[in-house]
Parts: sequence; C-alpha cells; structure tokens
Amino acid sequence: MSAPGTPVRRVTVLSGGMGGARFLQGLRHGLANGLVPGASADTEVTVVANTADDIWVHGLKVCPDLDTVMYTLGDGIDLERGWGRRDETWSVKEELAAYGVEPTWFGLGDRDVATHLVRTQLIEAGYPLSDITAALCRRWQPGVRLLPMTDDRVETHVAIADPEAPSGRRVVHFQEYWVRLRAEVPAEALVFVGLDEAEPAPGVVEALTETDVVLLPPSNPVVSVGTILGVPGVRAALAASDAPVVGLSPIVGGAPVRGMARQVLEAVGVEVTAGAVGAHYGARSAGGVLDGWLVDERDADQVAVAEAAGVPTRAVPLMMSDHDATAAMAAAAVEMALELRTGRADRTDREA
Ligand code: FO1
Repeated sequence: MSAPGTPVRRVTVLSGGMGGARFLQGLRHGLANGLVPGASADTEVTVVANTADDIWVHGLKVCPDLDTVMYTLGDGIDLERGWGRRDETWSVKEELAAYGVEPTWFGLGDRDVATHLVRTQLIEAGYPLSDITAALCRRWQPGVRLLPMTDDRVETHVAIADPEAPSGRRVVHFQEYWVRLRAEVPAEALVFVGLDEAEPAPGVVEALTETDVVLLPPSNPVVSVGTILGVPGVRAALAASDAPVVGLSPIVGGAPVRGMARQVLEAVGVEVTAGAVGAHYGARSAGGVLDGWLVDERDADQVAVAEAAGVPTRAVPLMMSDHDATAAMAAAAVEMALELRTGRADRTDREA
C-alpha cells in the first residue's frame, strides 16, 4: 500500500474477455495520455483473467479470455468479432468440418490455431498456464502483466432443460451454451468444475494485496469476474488488501451491453440491473468486495439500490464508445478509489 497522496503506481484489473479487454484498452490509453488521476504512463497494470471459459477442442487448449486480452492489447484482435485474430483464414476449420469432426460450432482460425498449438505443446511439456501466458505475451507485448486466475483446470458448465434426459436436465460446456445454443435457452444452473480445488496462480494474491487500486471492469459478474472471485484465496486476498476496490457496471440502461449477463444473472437469482449487480458484488465493509461502484447515468435510479447494500455508488457515462470514453470511465473509477482510500485513511487515523 502506498502512503496517502502517493501516485497510483500499480493497478490490478480482474478481467473477462471482450468487455474487460475493451476497458483495458481505455485504461492504457488514459494512462499513456495522463488522463487518470494520481497515475501516469509508468503505472503498472496487472490483469488477472478468467480461465473458466477455457475449453479443450481438437486436442488443443483454448483460453478465450486470456487470448482476447492478449490479442486486443497486442493489436492482433479481430475487432468486429471481438475474439480471435484479424486477417484470419479458416482452412483448418473447413478441413475439420470436411472430416465431420465435432465441434464444428466452435471456430478456430488458422492464425489462432498456432496460439493453441504452442500453448498445448507447453502444457504437455509440463509448464503451468501462467508461464505459458507470459511466454505468449513476449510476442504480443500487451503492455500489462497478464495472469490467469489459476494454473489449475477450471471450466464453467451450464445445466439446461432436456426433456429426453431422465433428470430432465443435461449439462453443457459454457462454450456450447454460449456459442452453439447462443444462450437462447435458460441456464438452469451453473457448475464451476474444478473451481473449489483451484489455487490462485503465482502472482495473483500479490497482485491483489500489493497494489494501489483494484478495478472490476464491465465483464460478466457471474462467469468472468465471479469465477475469478471464486478461486479459493482470492476473496481473502481482496479483504486483506489496502487497495480500494471499485467496479464498473456491465449493465447499462437496464440491459447488458453485450454477452449473456442476463441469462447467467437469472441463473443465480440476481436482478439484471446495475444496482443489483453492485449489491451482488457486495460492500467490502459487509463481507463483499466493493469499496465503490459506478453505474451509467441512465441508471442513476440504481445508485440508491447499491447504496442500500452499503456500496458507495456514482453515476457516470459507462459506454465504451471509444478509447477516450473508456479512459474517462477508468479515470472516474480510479478517482473514486483515491477518494475512498483517503477517506478510509482518515477513518483509520480517527480510529487510531
Ligand atoms: N465465439 C463464437 O460466437 N463463435 C465461435 O466459433 C468462437 C470461437 C472462439 C475461438 C477461440 C476463442 O478464443 C474464442 C472464441 N469465441 C467464439 C468467443 C468465445 O466464446 C468468447 O470469447 C468467450 O468465451 C465468452 O466471453
């Protein structure tokens, strides 16, 4: 923890895929252009990324959220799709389909396949995912330290209705739910396979305790940020950290900006509103994780909802329409963190 008034030298971001990656682009833009209060171009950003979207396909280990952050910040992402490489070709995918090999619904681009081949070879050579991610980032130079939430295998699976099944339900991998089923059937339950046995990857606990600010970007609060928080030891590290934790709502104007937050929030019984998500994360003073919460101006009515749960909340523009808009969101979050930290320091002084 840096003493009050010291600039923000380190920021840690708990990120999913697309939403988190876009937010990180804006944060990086803001830091480089002096737009983030108390921070500078030298501020170090560490990203702890969700790995529960990971899937083994065609014998390859695919890590969608790690790759989306790496490709986005390394300028290799296909901006239209929001995942995978730009200037992509699909010969491998087409040839696999010609053999009738499943899953045909999950497309691996030819350039993307190289990433999965390197990752899989290194896994088979015995390297942990955190070392492998660091090795891949040596090529992509994302400008942040990118850590998987854990080196252990964790996969989100989704229980859906299946009249033919004796139990009336069957479980599919998150990617099948999201990509093949397009999240068009209700997610009756979420199962985070391996999460309870997982350990934080090397550097993750320190990234939460030895930092100046922790940000929860507008990623999915259940299957992205939620899974990171679910890794045993992560919540305890946040609770022990001196760094203020500020989150940004992924629900804007009463609806998820993109992705399937609606289906998974309903699966865990959380109302699809900016206030309910803030309350779901909870106030750190009440055993939750947030010191502050940002909602969009269109959801100003939700400020009272989150504050009723003990979470100091502000309404600011939250549409990541371009890098400047996103940088302004990051600046608002860091500014709130600094005020909360100072406020907390005052409180601590008073208590001392
Ligand atoms: N999303 C799709 O909608 N269709 C796909 O075929 C697909 C393939 C794919 C391959 C690699 C990868 O890293 C991501 C891929 N995604 C695809 C996106 C993926 O489902 C999402 O990035 C996250 O898992 C959800 O946040």
